[in-house]
Amino acid sequence: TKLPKPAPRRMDPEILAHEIVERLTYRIGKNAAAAKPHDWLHAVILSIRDRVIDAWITSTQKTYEEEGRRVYYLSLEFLIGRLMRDAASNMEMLDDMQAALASLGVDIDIIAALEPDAALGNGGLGRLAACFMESMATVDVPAYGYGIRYVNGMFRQEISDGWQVELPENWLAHGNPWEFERREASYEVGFGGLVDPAEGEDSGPHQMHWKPSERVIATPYDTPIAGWRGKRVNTLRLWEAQPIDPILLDKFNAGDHVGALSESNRAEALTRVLYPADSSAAGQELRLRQEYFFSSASLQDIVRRHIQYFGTIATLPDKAAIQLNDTHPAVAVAELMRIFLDEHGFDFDEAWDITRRTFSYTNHTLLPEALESWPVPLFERLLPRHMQIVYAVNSRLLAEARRAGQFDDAAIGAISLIDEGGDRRVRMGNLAFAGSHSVNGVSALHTDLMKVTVFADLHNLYPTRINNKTNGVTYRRWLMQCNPGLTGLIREAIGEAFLDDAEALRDLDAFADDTAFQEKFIAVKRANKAALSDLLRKRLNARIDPSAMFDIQIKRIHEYKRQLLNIVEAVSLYDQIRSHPERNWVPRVKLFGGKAASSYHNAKLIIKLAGDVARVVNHDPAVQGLLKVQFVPNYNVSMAEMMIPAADLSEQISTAGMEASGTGNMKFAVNGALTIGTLDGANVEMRDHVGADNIIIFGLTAQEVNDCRAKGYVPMDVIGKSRELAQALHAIASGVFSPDDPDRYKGLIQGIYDHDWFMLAADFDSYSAAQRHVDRLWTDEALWAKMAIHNVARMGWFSSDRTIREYARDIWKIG
Ligand code: 26R
Repeated sequence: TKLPKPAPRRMDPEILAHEIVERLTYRIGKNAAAAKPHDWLHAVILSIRDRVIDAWITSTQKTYEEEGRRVYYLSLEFLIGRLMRDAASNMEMLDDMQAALASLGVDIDIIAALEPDAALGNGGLGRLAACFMESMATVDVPAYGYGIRYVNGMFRQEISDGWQVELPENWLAHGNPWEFERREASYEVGFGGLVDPAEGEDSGPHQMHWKPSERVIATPYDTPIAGWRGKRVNTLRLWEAQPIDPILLDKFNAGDHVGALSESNRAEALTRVLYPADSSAAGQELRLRQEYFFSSASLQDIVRRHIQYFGTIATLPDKAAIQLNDTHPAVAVAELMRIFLDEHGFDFDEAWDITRRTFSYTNHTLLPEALESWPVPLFERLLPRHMQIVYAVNSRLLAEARRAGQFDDAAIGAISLIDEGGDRRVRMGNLAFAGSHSVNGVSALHTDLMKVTVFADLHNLYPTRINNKTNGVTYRRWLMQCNPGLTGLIREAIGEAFLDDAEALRDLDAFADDTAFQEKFIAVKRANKAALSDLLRKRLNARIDPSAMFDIQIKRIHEYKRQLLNIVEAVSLYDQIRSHPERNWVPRVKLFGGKAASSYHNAKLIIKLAGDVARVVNHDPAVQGLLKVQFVPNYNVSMAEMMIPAADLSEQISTAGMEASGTGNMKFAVNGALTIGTLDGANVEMRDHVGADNIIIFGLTAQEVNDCRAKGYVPMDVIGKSRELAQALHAIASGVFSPDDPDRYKGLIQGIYDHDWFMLAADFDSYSAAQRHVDRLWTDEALWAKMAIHNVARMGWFSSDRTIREYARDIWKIG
């Protein structure tokens, strides 16, 4: 068969302008004179989308013809952000689009800012899924992302009187021009009910018949994801829940107008909101319903597609690799078993073998409170057949472990899919581990720790299963699109190769000492800082001097990420500036951004503290503008795209052993910020790549944290020896920053005095010394620039293209 020829990509701006006006006229129904900025945005997106679709159809056809293995990336979160610039840039029509719009009197930046930020994710895990979708398209991996089309994604954060307030964000309010509803590919998903033995002569040995008591329809919406230079366009398929009967007319006619819609409301509630918690597992029934809903719909889709093309389900693992993004879709392991056993009559061992060869699982956190487990009674009520399957798998798993002969009762208990301590719970991590042929961590350190902590015993039973895939980020969005100034400068210096191969950034090393290049590099950073400063002035009425050092910590607010360490250090610096005004302090702006889970009390208190400290420090004339603190509300992907290119210093200061990888750390470094950080997550590998001289490392190692706790860590001993720390903590606890409510931070600081689980006190002096070292580096502009340029040059390895190639080679076995 002949493939349609891809459309020519380089566009004459005149033709493009014509295309935009055509879409404005015939798709939106307005002429240029009547068009509002939103109409222009819509018309522009439709023009880009049409080019993407040409490449999409070609890619899809190619995938079918090659008959190779496809990747299915199952994720409850996709933190995409805006798509207009991304798609236009990847289709290589951004400059022409800008010119076309200019010729129509439209400013591309103004309409780009109107596109809502698709925030169907919490933080790192969701953003990684979005980077992976783009990289899979770029490196030509045929892939489908599967997830949920939440009506309300991540909440919008407002700061009211210093406190976080959560507001719903309706990203679909103006419609979503990127998506295509595919009603023809809808499926039914069941919940609850009863399980009977299957009837009939030819039923399989383990075949059962599940009769759910409740059913909903899953309808997919497809969004095309274009790779770099439009090489391949893959599909992001997000499910929406719909009722089987939109309205129960008999009830309605009997006068029960509310009851007539109750089933409909219940179905739609399933895909209404993203769980905005990235720390403690939700535990509510609705969350498990979401997990099963999208896992079941995705598997039905995958199986249907496979059978349609290959005629049998038995060859599934040869053609499908299903990657579980954390345990959130882990119930898919039981669901695939159910499909094989109950719908296709397979023998148990054969079904299990096929299942294991199909799935692989990525772990993203070791925090015990974030490991999902479901109470057995809930699991059984909602998914009775899956509960039976979990038990059946578990009895074989434990028998295998016992046969191995090396496990005591405690180890057998840790391997079990059921947690028998207290109320009985289904362990989703163990289910995902047992049901996969590959289990990977997201940085070298994290992977090592997986082997000796949560999965120690499962690792001993299956010693080759755990492997590492260090995270990466897409440099299309996180360098080329968000930092055109730096991208242009790099291109001028080393040519265009780095646009297709991030490792080519290495050629920039030769310019690190080049004074002329350093000056241009500094000028680009300065322009990015001025742009951020303007934005913060417009949005927050903040006055921020672009010549100060921009010291930025942006990420979810969590105690292990230690925003509090940063704030306490700021308080101590404030104290020192006041005590020693004669020293030559370096002007610094400390910017914070991030959302707190709505139920996370201490995280919300930390946001309030940042604001309280800012109010005092920013208005103290004794500080003379040498220190400014600013909390930036509603941190999201778009705000990250403004802040990261403007950063001088990147704060990556988690308690060692607790941040699985981090990905913001990579984005900052490739944009020419220096990192101050602990030896945690991917920071360790970043140091290896950029060189220990070009990164500022402080604090305890993961091993030392462990030893310190084991020996019986007494924070008061440390605090007693550090005057600066003691004073700063005391000032906060005693209400210096909260005169309106002097006890506000008592409990928060008492937690540090009492146990200090996150080792803030233990790392304080080391952190503070590292910050003064940063001050000294800052005074040597050429040295700072040289270090920053080395960072840019040596971060190529952290491209998510590299990460995806490793997944493809080692786990998915493609290419
Ligand atoms: C169960 C539930 C409430 C839940 C727990 C945890 C939901 C979401 C999370 C988010 C976690 C798993 C997460 O985002 N982890 C982050 O993954 C990134 C990508 O691998 C890492 O870079 C980052 O270190 C890690 O915290």
